[in-house]
Amino acid sequence: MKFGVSVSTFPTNFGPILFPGDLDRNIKTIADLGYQEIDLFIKYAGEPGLQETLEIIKQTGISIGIIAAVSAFVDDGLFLSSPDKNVRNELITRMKDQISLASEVGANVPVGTIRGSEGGEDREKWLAESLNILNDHAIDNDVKILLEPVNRYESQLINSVPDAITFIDKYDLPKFDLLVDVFHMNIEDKSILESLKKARGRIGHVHFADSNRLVPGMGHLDWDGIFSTLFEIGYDSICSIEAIPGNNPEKDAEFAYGYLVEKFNSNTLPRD
Ligand code: LER
Ligand code: MN
Repeated sequence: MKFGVSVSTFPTNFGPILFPGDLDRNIKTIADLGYQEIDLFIKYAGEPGLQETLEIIKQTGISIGIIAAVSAFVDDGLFLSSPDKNVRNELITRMKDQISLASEVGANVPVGTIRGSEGGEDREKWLAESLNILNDHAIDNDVKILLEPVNRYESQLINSVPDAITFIDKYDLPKFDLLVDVFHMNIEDKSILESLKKARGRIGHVHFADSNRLVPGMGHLDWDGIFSTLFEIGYDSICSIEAIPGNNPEKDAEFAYGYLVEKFNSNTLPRD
């Protein structure tokens, strides 16, 4: 299992990034704390300075689990279920570049908030159309797209893990796996642990935050249960913290790393 943390190449309006901006400095701090992975939030694939940043990341030996670009939605208003075909196409063009970039650095691409916030049959259809195009591009680039259920206050489309599994199967998206975020699952899923079991074999990435979206250990989620269930279903890949920074993100990241290692070590066997 690799533990990671979310970072962005720029100071962003998107909240749950522990280390926004100042990446050249932050990446070293993150590596020194022991983290092995980052979720990299960018503006767009051709963003100035990105290649230099990728080179610095490479030198630290930290891997990039996902390349996300939520900014396309929160700053530029683009979303994949838009009724406006031009909006969808503009975003699809950007996301194709994002997928190609992810392929170059061995990362995957998430689809969470970028779906758009409103629901309904039409929007679901437009979303499926967009995702089918991205699925084909992901096949060409051998990148996984990770569909992330997000809570109802962010999107009406695909809120729970069972919703995401139904969607992928209904629209036949072979390059899609799941990104499960325990913060959203705590709001939407009937049982976090049962949903993890249902998603067995289909999870490509996990987002960690506590019940209040602070770092793990600062809220009241059942981390023993989460770890023992991840072990039980054989999930051994990335668990990356996507949490709201408090006054001292470095201290939070240090605390959370120690907390996660302790939970990892004390839950290597499934509980009965
Ligand atoms: C949004 O709340 C989220 O969890 C992200 O991973 C981006 O979609
Ligand atoms: Mn997330």
